[in-house]
Amino acid sequence: MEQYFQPEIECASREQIREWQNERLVKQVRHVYDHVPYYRALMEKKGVTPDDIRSIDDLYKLPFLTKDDLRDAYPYGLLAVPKGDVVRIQSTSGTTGRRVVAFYTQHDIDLWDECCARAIMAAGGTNEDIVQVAYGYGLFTGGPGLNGGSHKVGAMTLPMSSGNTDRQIQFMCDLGSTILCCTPSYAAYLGESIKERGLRDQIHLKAGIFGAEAWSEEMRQDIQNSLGIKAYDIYGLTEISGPGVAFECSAQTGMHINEDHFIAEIIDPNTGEVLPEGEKGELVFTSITKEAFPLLRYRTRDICVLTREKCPCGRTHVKMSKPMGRSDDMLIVKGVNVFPSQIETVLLNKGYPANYQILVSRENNSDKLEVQVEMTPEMFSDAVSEVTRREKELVEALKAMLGIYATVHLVAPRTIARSEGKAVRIIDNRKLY
Ligand code: DLL
Repeated sequence: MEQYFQPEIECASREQIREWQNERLVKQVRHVYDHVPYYRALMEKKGVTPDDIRSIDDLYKLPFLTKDDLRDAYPYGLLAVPKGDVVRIQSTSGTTGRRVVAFYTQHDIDLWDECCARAIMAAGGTNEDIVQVAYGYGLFTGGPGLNGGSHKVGAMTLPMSSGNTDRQIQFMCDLGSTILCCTPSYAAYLGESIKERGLRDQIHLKAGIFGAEAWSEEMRQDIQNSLGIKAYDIYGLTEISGPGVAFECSAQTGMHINEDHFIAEIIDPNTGEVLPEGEKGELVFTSITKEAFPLLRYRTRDICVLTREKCPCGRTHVKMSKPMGRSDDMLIVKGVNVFPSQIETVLLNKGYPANYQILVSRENNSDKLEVQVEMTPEMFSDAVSEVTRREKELVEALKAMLGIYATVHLVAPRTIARSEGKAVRIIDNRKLY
């Protein structure tokens, strides 16, 4: 029998959900129009005023927001409350050097924690559980989000952060963790490490809540088998709060979107046209309860399908499929968002031509990022020691920009194949979708 964190909300009737959405949307549009000059200008450009938005049927009239808007408005341009009301920021990669910064009031944090608490309870969590949070803490939303959710559930929370596998396994065995929260690739790695150490019979995990990157059904089976658990998907993005925007229930057939806080739409990524339910397209979110950073019609670039089919778990909120890809060129490597444009910025700043290729692979459940960069003819004549120095310099500059390690190989001029159409910048050999 499933338990719900907020049954009156999670299992509310469709009419009730619609009523909440109508009322909150109208209020939110007014809030944003009055307090965010950047978005007000977008509305004015489109000839829309808050009076034109009377229900969710009018949502399509509002302009979209994109990651480029976040970059242009960086850092405070989309903040909708006085700075004194903000208690936290979180951050993720932007498309170039500027990161995305999201702001939270205490009220925003409370609602985010509730969303994550729903995810934990949908995975069978209660206050009797011991929740090991092995997502990164700090600017990344994974650790803080699941940490907050676990507190709300009243579970014993282990704020491990990511990495330090020996210590993860030791705590898991010694304290008897029952729920593991981390990226799916780290869960798979933990599973292998536990097996190698012969400790499988000393762990007490029953469930895992894994997200922040794409993972296939095959990977779910592997993780479930190696850790002896039921593995649940969780989805979210920093711009819309973090993990817990949507989460899986026991049916494991898609993730319920917390519709009392977020209105979801699916659009054609090329035309921006809203698509009917069941069609595949780009997911767009409107935050209807957030105070500090309330994004309206934010284009996630994640491609998926929505369904309102009745779910056996009893929840009534719309379900999204696993993301099936992206409508931009963002890669997620080791759980970190990487844009080719960030790499290009580093190369151009260091005097390299824009001839490069990004190779991504996965070995032993760990992502590897390699960048091949063409030298200019002048650089090519340099001594080997100079080439090694240059490679090291680029590794450091990329680490500073991306936050993760990439190997760099400098190659001779004109060795990277030229394309007659779009340059082929990315070769992703992982089978993610
Ligand atoms: O990854 C938030 C998160 C943390 C989600 C922990 C789940 C668990 P960002 O760093 O802003 O936020 O990255 C957001 O990650 O647009 C998707 O492309 C991708 N993503 C997130 N969850 C999933 C998932 C966090 N379950 C971007 N499956 C999103 C596939 C996911 N992709």
